[in-house]
Amino acid sequence: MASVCILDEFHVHKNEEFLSIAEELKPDLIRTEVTPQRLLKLERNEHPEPEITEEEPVDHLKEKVLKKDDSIILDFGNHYVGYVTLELASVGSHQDAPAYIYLKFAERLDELTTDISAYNGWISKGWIQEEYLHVDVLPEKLVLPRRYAFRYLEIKVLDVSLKFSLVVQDVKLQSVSAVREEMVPAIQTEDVLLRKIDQVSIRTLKNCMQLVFEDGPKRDRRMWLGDLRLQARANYKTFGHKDMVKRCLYLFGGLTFNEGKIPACLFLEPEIEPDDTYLYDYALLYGSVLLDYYQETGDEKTLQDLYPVAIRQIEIGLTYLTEDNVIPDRSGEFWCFVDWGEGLNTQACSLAILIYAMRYGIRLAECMKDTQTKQWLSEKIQVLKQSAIDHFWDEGKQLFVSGPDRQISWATQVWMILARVFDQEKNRALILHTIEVNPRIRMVTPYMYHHYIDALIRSGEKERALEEMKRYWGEMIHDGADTFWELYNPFNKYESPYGSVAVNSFCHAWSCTPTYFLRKFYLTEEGDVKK
Ligand code: RAM
Repeated sequence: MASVCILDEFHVHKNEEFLSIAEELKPDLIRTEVTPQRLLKLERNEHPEPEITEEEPVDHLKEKVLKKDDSIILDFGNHYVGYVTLELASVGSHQDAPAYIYLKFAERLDELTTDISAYNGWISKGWIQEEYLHVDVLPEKLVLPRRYAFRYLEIKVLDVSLKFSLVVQDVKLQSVSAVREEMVPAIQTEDVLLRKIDQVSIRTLKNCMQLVFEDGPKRDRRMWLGDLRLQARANYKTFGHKDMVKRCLYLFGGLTFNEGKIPACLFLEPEIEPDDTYLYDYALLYGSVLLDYYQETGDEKTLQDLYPVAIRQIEIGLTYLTEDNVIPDRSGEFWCFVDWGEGLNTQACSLAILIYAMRYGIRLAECMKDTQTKQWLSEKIQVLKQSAIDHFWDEGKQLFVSGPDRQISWATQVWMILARVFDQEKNRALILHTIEVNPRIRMVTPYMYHHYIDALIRSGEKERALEEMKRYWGEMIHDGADTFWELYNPFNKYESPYGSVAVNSFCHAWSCTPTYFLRKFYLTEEGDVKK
């Protein structure tokens, strides 16, 4: 289970001006009507993945007369986010009892055969998309109030009566997103898998682009800073919705707390509010979102408004340093996320991410012509790079270690490379050595894999980066992904940080970045993929 930090003190500072800038940039959602594609029958087997035993055209739907315990499964053909309307009717004698029905919305097929009653995870099972409904009067056009993220819908009759049966005459979905997929030209490559990886990345991003960049439309349906950073990068290369990034930057900048910390995430309803969680790494990464945005747009006003917020995160980050210039191991005051890997020690990563954030701070200061800030950051970064080597570099092993047990993980090496503690040549040797050693503490989220791919590219291993991308995201596709998942450990495909995959999100923003890498580093001017 993750460490959830509840703060003793929590004072929010609202910057009304920033919030009103964000409000004006609120997007209009594009609504599209979608109909189911086919009817399915499934069979549970010994694998978690059920088998499709029968398929029928969807126009057979109306002919199905459903009695107690009968069910139908509708396949919408792809992953969507939106609102569902059911048209229900009865046949037989007059409806003499409520129709009692069960609905289950699933992003993946195996969610339909998972035994939910066994769920015992540490986050709310309220996230599981299921409904128990009584319909007193038929016919009824049932407009469901919740927004769902799904591809499959199961409708099960829990009970009717001996005298009447239920008929589902029609099911409609109104899908919502701030963008349209058709806006993005496909990449040109003979490599079918790469084309598919690109498409699935784009759909993942699209389905997470709602009134803000959400992390996952099924769960948590809020905006996390770490996810936003990667979504923004993929968005520049695809939908190019720059105002959406601007809106999100102002929302985070306008809702800081205590000494000016940026919260790890924002809730959107009933009003936008910060969560009382501070993630050390996420707050520090705000500056990189801002610099990316400025480089994409040249928007001076936004840079000037939000620069102080970004630098403040670095100042706060530095206050956690010990006299020895390291971040204490999980001080209890904060959570440094990095990855969901079981047992991952994040002490060395905390320092690496601080250094990484300072690199961005220096570049922001240059854009602002703030020589004073640039100078103190440049001096301090040298001290911290040396400290990283002194405290965490193991000369014998030729790897970085972390924490009191000198743990060796993939994540630590990757973040030290991105922090540029060493030069490119040494970084290259380090990443190749890491691949060879294959540390037991692996990466399990596409978020961490993003940073691994980035580290390979920055160390001059572009071709290998492409192979790794195909291996990881490609395998998710082989495993049936319509949109990329929150967590994917190829060595343990049913891993969950929450105690059960039933609450994992299978359309998760931070996994959408292959399209960013492909379009930023591999496309020729003609739009072809080049290695
Ligand atoms: C998960 C969310 C989110 C992530 C945080 C740290 O709960 O899915 O995407 O940013 O963890």
